[in-house]
Amino acid sequence: MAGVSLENWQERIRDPKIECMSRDEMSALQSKKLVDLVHRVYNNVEFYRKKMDDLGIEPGDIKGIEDIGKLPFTTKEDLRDNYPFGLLAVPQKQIARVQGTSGTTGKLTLASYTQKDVEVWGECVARALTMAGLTAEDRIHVCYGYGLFTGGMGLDLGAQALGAMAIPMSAGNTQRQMMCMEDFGATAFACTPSYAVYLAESIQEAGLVDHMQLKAGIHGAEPWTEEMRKKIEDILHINCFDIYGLCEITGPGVALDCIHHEGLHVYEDHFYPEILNPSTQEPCADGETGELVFTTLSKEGMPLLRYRTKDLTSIDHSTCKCGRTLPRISKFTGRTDDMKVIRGVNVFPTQVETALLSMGGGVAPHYLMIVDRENNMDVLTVMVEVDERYFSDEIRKLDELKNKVGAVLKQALGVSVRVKLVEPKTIQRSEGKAKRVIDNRQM
Ligand code: DLL
Repeated sequence: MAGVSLENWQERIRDPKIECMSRDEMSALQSKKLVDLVHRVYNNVEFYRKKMDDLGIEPGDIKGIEDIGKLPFTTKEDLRDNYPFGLLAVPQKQIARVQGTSGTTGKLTLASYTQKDVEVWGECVARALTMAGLTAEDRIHVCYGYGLFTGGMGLDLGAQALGAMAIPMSAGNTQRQMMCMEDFGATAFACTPSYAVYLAESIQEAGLVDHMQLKAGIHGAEPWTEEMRKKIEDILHINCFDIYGLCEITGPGVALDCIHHEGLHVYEDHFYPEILNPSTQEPCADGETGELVFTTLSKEGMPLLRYRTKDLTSIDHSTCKCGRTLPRISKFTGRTDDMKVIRGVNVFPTQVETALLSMGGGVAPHYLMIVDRENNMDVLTVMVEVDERYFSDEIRKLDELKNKVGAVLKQALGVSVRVKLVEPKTIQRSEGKAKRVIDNRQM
C-alpha cells in the first residue's frame, strides 16, 4: 500500500524543456504563438474580425504577449450566440471531435477540436498524470463520464499519451467500480472530488482499502478544499491531485497541482492565463484574487481570445519547489456565478466545506446550501449529513452537534445559518459534479 506524503515520492517532469523554461524564453514562445493566433482568427473568424475592427485593432498591432490587453474578450454568451460552429477557424471537415458542457439553461456550450488539438489535449493530460507521479506502468481507472463532457475522454487521452493502461469505467454503479478497481489492479483513479469521497467511504465500508493498489487520485471539474483532499487521502492512503480545465479551452489538463499542493501549474505554453479584476477588467497583481481569463495559444479548431472563465483564483509566477516555472493558480474559491450574496455577505460553497471538515468529525462533507427569502430577508439553510460513526438517537447529542455546526458555520461565513442535520447518505450523491446550492430567491 502506498503512503501519503513526500516520502517515497519521486519527482517526474514529462517535458522539462517547457515546464521548467525561463520566464524570458516562455514569453518569447507565447509572443510568437500569439502573433500567429491573432492573424489566424482575424483572417478566418468573422466574429473576431468584427470585434477587432470595432476596437480599431489590426493583427499587426499585436507584436507580442505584452499586447494581449489590446485584444477583445470572449464570453460564454458569445459561444452560445455562435453555436454550434460559428467560431471555427478551420473548415468544418478538419474538426475531429466536439466536446461540450451543459449549462443550467438553454443550449450547451460546444467546443470543436482538430486532430492536432486532440493531440495537444492528450499531451497536457499526460503532463498532468506525470506530475501526479504516474508512468506508463500505471493503470488509470477513469470514472468521469464519457460523452460530450470532457472528463472521461480527457483522462483517457492522457493515459494513452502516457502509454499507461486506461480503464474506461465512466460514471455510475459504485459496486462495479470497486470490483473493477480491485480486479484490474488500478493504481490511480479519476473522478469528481465529491464522488471520490463517496467512493472512498464505500471502499472503506466494504473493508477493501487494503485490497486496492491505488496510489493516486486525480480529481477536479468542481471546486474542492484542501480538507477534502486530506480526507480522501487519509481513507485510501494515496496522494490526490487537483485537475482543472474547461471544455472551451480544452477539457481537464489546463492545470494540475504538483505534490507540494501550492497551486495548480498552468500549461501556459498552450493556455495563456490572465487574472483580472471582474469589475474593472484590470490585471491583478500576483496573489490577488480575480477572474481567470485564457487565450488558447495553440488551438486550431476553435481558438479563443481572452475567454472569461468566471472562475476566481490568484496566480503566482515564482518557481515552485518541484522545479517547474509554470505559474500556479490557487485552488478555486468558486465562480463569479456560484458566489451567493447573503444579507450582503459573499458566501461560497467551499467555505462551508472547509468549515465542516475543520470540525474533525461529527458531520460528513456532504452538504447542501439552500437560500430563501423570508420577509425580505435572506435565509441560508445548510443541510448537513451526520457522520455514520457519530449518529445517535439521543436528541440531546444531536442538538449539541447542531449548535456546534451552526456556530462553526457562522464563524466561517460571517452570517448566521439554519442548520438541518440529516441522516447519513440522505443528501443525493452525484457521480458527476455535485449540486451544492439551491437558490430559491431567483424563482
Ligand atoms: O469540468 C473539465 C474537467 C473535467 C476538469 C474533469 C477536471 C476534471 P466543464 O464541464 O466545461 O469542464 O466545466 C468547467 O468546471 O470553469 C470550473 O468552474 C469548474 N472546474 C473544473 N475543474 C475545476 C477544479 C470540466 N479543479 C468548469 N476546481 C470550470 C474547481 C473546477 N472548479
